[in-house]
Amino acid sequence: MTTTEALVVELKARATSLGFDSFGIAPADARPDLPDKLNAALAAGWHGDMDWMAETAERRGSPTQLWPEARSVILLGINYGPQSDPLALLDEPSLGAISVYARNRDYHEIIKGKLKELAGLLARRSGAAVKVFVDTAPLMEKPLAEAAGLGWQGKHTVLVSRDFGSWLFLGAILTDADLPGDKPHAESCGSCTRCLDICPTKAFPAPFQLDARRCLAYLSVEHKGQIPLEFRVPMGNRIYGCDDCLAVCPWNKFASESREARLQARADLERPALADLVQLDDAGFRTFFAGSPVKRIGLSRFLRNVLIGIGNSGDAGFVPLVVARLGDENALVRGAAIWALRRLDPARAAEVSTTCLAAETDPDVAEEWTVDIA
Ligand code: B12
Repeated sequence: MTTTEALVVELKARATSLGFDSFGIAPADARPDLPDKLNAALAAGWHGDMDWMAETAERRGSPTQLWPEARSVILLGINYGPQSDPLALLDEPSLGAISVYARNRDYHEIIKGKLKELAGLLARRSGAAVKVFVDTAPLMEKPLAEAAGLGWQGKHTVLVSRDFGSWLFLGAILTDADLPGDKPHAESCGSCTRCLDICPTKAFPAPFQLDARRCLAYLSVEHKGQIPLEFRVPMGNRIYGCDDCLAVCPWNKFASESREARLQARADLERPALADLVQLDDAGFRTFFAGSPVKRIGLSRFLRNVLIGIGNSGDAGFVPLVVARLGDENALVRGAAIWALRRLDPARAAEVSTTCLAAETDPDVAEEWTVDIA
């Protein structure tokens, strides 16, 4: 065994002991196709108002543009497969569905520490320079993970693993060390189209392509404005992210079997009541979501989502709670409250609209009282 091979064996073993479920290596220039694909996606406008994707496009498309000395990229995955079917929650309209990845502690934090430890080992043993990435840096983790043999990008664009299905968080270490690359994984979706068919907002213009502007994961988390009307009913009670395309992936059956209790979901984030969530104030929101990725969207965007969920509940018992939000200082919250009230109790909405309209200063919010919501 060469010194480099022995180092890789040691890194793999350390990755496993740190709690990583998948490990693979690719040459940093393994995917020369990415700049064109990324540019095609950006030119189509699929990134919506995630301006940072366009701003960093040059570096994002290629690890060697990001860091010219980079020779290899180590890709790591952590299985976060849920214990129960996340789609079952969609049939309980009084509850809010928080996507599985956000029911754990913020995965950025979990992975980053582990990546740093592993990168530290590589640096100590080889003297190589290392950089650690999880999610926030301009690096295309899914196609690189495919190149490193962790799995393949499925028709929903998410990396699918033979062992863990669609439930794998990814992280990466870039290094200037020349490490032996693993065999890229072949695409293995076959004729299955379950992920495309289930999408409530038809966000896939074609297999392997996602228009984020139509994706509920984008609309509920990244999108800063009001939820466009056409997506509010399909949003149902999904108040943070969306797991539909992941949850129907047939490869998941191996995930639940192989899952160890590493990423434990917080029990109170598994079935939160919309009635409780809509009453949160800023301090309550921060406390309840401390350590969770949900905290990052802030109270107003969160209440926007919760009120859309309430508007979809069909339960007029929510009306007093919705009315209490009509005077909210935030326009997003007021707008979503109007929509919810008009859905749940049109008569009450008509009754209060004149007074509310007289006090309304935001034209978009004012329009919520009259726009056709049928
Ligand atoms: C931006 C982003 C989003 C955006 C955009 C999603 C997307 N498809 O990229 C939004 C907010 C919608 C999102 C949603 C989610 N995300 Co996200 N997201 C990212 C982020 C930060 C960047 C991804 C990126 O570069 N996208 C740019 C697009 C263009 O890249 P792409 O999807 O690989 O695009 C391919 C195709 O479009 C294709 N293509 C492009 N043009 C064309 C043209 C033709 C003709 C063809 C054939 C193909 C083609 O080639 C591209 C390259 O392979 C990554 C972290 C990272 N740094 O990589 C996490 C990441 C992808 N997200 C992740 C997760 C978990 C999610 C959600 C499941 C969260 C949730 N439950 O709500 C959803 C899944 C929705 C979905 N079906 O993708 C994980 C995925 C893990 C995995 N196993 O793959 C990542 C890797 C974070 C992590 N570190 O674990 N996400």
